[in-house]
Amino acid sequence: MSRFISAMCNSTEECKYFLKWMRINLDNLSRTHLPPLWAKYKEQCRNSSENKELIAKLDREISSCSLGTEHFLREMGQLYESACSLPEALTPEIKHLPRLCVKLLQEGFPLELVDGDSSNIPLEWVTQVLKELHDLTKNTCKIRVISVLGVQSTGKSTLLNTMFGVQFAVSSDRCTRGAFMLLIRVKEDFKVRLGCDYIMVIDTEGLKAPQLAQLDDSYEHDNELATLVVGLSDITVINIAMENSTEMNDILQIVVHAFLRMKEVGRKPCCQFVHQNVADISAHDSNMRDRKLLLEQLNEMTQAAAKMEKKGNNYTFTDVMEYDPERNTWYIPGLWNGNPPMAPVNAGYSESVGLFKRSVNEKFMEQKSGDSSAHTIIEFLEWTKSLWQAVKYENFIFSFQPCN
Ligand SMILES: Nc1nc2c(ncn2[C@@H]2O[C@H](COP(=O)(O)OP(=O)(O)OP(=O)(O)O)[C@@H](O)[C@H]2O)c(=O)[nH]1
Ligand SMILES: [Mg+2]
Repeated sequence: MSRFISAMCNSTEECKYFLKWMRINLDNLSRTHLPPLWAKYKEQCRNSSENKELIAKLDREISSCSLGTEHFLREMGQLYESACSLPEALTPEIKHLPRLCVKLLQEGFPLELVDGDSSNIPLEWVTQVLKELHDLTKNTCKIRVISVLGVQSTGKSTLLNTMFGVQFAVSSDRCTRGAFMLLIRVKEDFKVRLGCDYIMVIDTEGLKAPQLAQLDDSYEHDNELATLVVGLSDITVINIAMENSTEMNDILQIVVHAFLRMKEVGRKPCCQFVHQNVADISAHDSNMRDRKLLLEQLNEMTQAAAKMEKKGNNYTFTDVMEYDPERNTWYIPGLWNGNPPMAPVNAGYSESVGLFKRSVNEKFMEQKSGDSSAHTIIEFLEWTKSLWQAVKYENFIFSFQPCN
């Protein structure tokens, strides 16, 4: 860690190269270590289902084998957090850590908002980093927030990377854990039109993760994450892969509950549904019936959720959130033309994602001209803290379990 931190103290350019190389080398390491573990895992699963202990051990080994630069940044945060609880440990070097992290954040590196292993927000750390950022940007900087939610390995990180040209970790071996935020500086001439200086992009771990499904409280974990992310965002992208649309119901139930809670705190977030891997280009027209059905389903779920939360019967989905089935539903073809790794990327994917991005920008502009102004970083921070407090400690999440 001390070598990592001293490398972070170099000039921004050097830091960038250092992190890129470190990432490549760590990925290489994972690539040599992970396949044999996966092979063993598969074999154990095939041989007998009684070997639960061994399978769980292998599972732990697999997750601890995937080491990325994000873990080093997390460690920096934990050093800071622990020093905060022991004031004499807050040395000038430790106090300098948030500033190092801000430098990376401004350069477009992701920062962990929710710790992927402990499902917790390192509040002292995040607070200090965002405060430093607020100071560095002369206290006037405004942000808009976009996030993505969906089932595991449905191409959420790939979608954000394609939309914004960023580099959230993408791989079928290593999944996103927790939630990461990343800042994109808006061009000078676009700032006034968009009504903000930065766009904050939040990537989240897949809901309904098989590793967590064995745990009794996995639904609670999903609910907490979905509520936090939906609450923080100006736009939430609900990513749905066509091939696992059966999982969709669960996600939607979680999201509807979260949105219902948002209404309670006076926020009406905007939601965009992105259906991925749709082969047919005329999907938007031919799926009109599906969109109607989806809205009916969403309305039913909202009513059921409202009943559960004892809020009466007259709730529809659009009462809780901003959603227009025609404008807020997108169909995106598959990423690959054939089977990876040698398959070429499908140009239709980037084109559709480009159109989707344009509509997101338009939505931001609409929000600007409407009554929802962008937040300063401090406002975002305060909102994050109170939302997290509510989600974690004030029984904000209704103890609700998806039916299937
Ligand atoms: N066939 C196909 N594969 C895709 C598509 N989008 C992404 N992938 C691949 O699916 C794998 C997982 O993609 P990610 O973007 O990491 O998915 P994710 O939803 O962020 O995954 P988690 O963070 O683990 O929940 C990668 O190997 C991608 O190349 C798609 O539209 N079609
Ligand atoms: Mg991901």
